[in-house]
Amino acid sequence: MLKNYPNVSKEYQQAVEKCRRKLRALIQEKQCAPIILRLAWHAAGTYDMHSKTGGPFGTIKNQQELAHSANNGLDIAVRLLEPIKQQFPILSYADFYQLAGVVAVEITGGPEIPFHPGRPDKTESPPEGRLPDAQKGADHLREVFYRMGLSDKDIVALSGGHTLGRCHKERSGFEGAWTSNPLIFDNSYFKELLSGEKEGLIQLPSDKALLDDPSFRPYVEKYAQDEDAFFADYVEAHLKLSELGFADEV
Ligand code: TBV
Repeated sequence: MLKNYPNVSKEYQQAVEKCRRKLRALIQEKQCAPIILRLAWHAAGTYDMHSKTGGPFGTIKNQQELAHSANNGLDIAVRLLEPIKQQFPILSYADFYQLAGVVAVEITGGPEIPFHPGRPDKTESPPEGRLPDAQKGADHLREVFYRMGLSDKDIVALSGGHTLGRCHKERSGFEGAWTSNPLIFDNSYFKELLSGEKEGLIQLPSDKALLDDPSFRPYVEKYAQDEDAFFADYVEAHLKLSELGFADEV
């Protein structure tokens, strides 16, 4: 997939690199990589390829969008990042949140994900209800991710993002981490998924759906066995997610 990325000024590109370093330090210090990755995903995952609405265009900072129930707790991430954003007024929020997502993966030992700047900020938030519901199964996951233009492989690879972080009762109603080290980005999500439920760790209905579906399951098995294969597919999927609706294909 070749995209026609916009040209940004030298000054903008330099701000991206300096901001990247500030984000590394903040995310390291606050140990907040999981919620920052969740912010980047929820910022982008509203995209609808048919109406070309939603997507990673900075609208998630709107009170209205933060109030969507899927975004419970993400006001914390917006607030944590704001002091860095204030230092780089030239950057769009759209670029800034996606850059933060890429840094969150990198800083926890995950793969390096290419970052292309130039997303504009939009004003209008998408309607509520576009992000997946963790209570639901494979059909629902497909419906949501196909609407973004993503594939079965992307669904499974991106679900591996649950190698980081945990569920909070007061945010989602669920409680617990997916892996025993929620601050390390590796393929342990898939290993835990295959080994079945364990004391203290959680598997959501949407996680379990990956095991039962004949198209999803082979990816789970492959990624559990081969971390390099997971990282390669994760990079591709995260890159696509972070650029939904951005830069036309050529
Ligand atoms: C948190 C939801 C990355 N995701 C998270 C929570 C829940 C889900 C807990 C929120 C909380 O209580 O703090 C309930 N998990 C889902 C849903 C599905 C699911 C709706 C449906 C399939 N998740 C994700 C992608 C990515 C993530 C694409 C990143 C690439 N999500 C994520 C992280 C955290 C959550 C890192 O969605 C931890 C945040 C593909 C924290 O620790 O604060 C899974 C997928 O499976 C749908």
